[in-house]
Amino acid sequence: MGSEPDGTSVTTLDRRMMAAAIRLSKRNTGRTASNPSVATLIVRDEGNGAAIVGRGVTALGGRPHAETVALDEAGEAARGATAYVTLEPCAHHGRTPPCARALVEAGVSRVVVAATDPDPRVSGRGYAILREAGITVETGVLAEDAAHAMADYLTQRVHHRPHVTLKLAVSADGAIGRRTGGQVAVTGALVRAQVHLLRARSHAVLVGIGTVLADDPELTCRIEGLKDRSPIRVVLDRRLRTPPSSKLVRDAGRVPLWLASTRPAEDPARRVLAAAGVRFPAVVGSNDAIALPELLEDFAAAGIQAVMVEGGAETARSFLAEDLVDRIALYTGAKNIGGDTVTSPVTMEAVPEGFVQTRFMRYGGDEYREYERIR
Ligand code: AOF
Ligand code: ZN
Repeated sequence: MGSEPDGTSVTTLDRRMMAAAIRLSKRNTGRTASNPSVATLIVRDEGNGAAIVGRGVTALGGRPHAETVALDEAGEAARGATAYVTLEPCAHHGRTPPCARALVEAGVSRVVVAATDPDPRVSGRGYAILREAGITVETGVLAEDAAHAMADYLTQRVHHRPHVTLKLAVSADGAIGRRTGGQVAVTGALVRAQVHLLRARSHAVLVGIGTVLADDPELTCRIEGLKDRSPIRVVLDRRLRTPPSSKLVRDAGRVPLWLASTRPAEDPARRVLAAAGVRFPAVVGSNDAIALPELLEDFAAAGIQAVMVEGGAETARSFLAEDLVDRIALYTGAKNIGGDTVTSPVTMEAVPEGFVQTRFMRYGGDEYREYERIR
């Protein structure tokens, strides 16, 4: 943040408008295909208070881009105005001309940007188009907040794999469940809704076969109004032990279910499951273990940018051990669950090295802490 070479600087109004733009951008997170959900505000400040004359978010499916939508709404009012964009305006020709060009054509006089686009077709070129046209450009305004909001897109662009959130719900006695006896409620109804919302914003949720056998989970989003937003459900199931009678398989015709297995295509169990609508991603396995980095690379190639790992302990440990976790979503319940418990690989007292806490919230009697990987 701060002064740009052309001598102008970033104001409090700039930061407030960018914060508003970042909030707006979250509206379509997870729903813009391989595109990030970007937002644009067109603002006129005539000395007697600023007015937003155009708003845009990247449309569902990824096009049109945010700038075009906002400029359309602003019309002639865009001339001489400031545009706040959460990502560097694009410089490439897609279904429409570059957004940087559209901003020039519309006659805006200043563009304030949060994050720089790592897309090689854009990176730096968007700014160059604007500056060459004599527009004042401010970059890096609330860049970290914007990067947090676009973490899925940025991880996929930079690391060629999806952004991975490890979600854990831990009891006061440090457990994620009991060894026997099915699902135990570690946290309350408010957390359950939050977790379903996380699912809706992810492209895939992933669990190990142990969780399927122990809990018979559904892994869908069951929030009223968002029931059509369930992500692809993925099970790490090398030996194909997912029962055809499980809730996951019974629902496979409605919500996609992928079983990551090293079993060959002609395996009879695979035939039965395939007939129920189950799909099998290509899996690289060595010594009968699934190679997680390759699996994630394949997910990214299939357009999956955000994966939530939902359990259990062994699956969580493998993702952590392979350094494949970007964010930890840790919910802590107030109750002890007791008995023969499964110890959580992460607790607030034992956070893996390389993560810093970025958030804290209370949901009723439960608590939420979020940790981000520092790279
Ligand atoms: C913008 N504004 O709202 C978004 C941008 O496949 P295309 O042609 O839509 O281009 C995708 C790229 O556009 C994507 O990789 C990223 O660089 C940029 N996304 N750019 O100016 C937007 N969503
Ligand atoms: Zn664009």
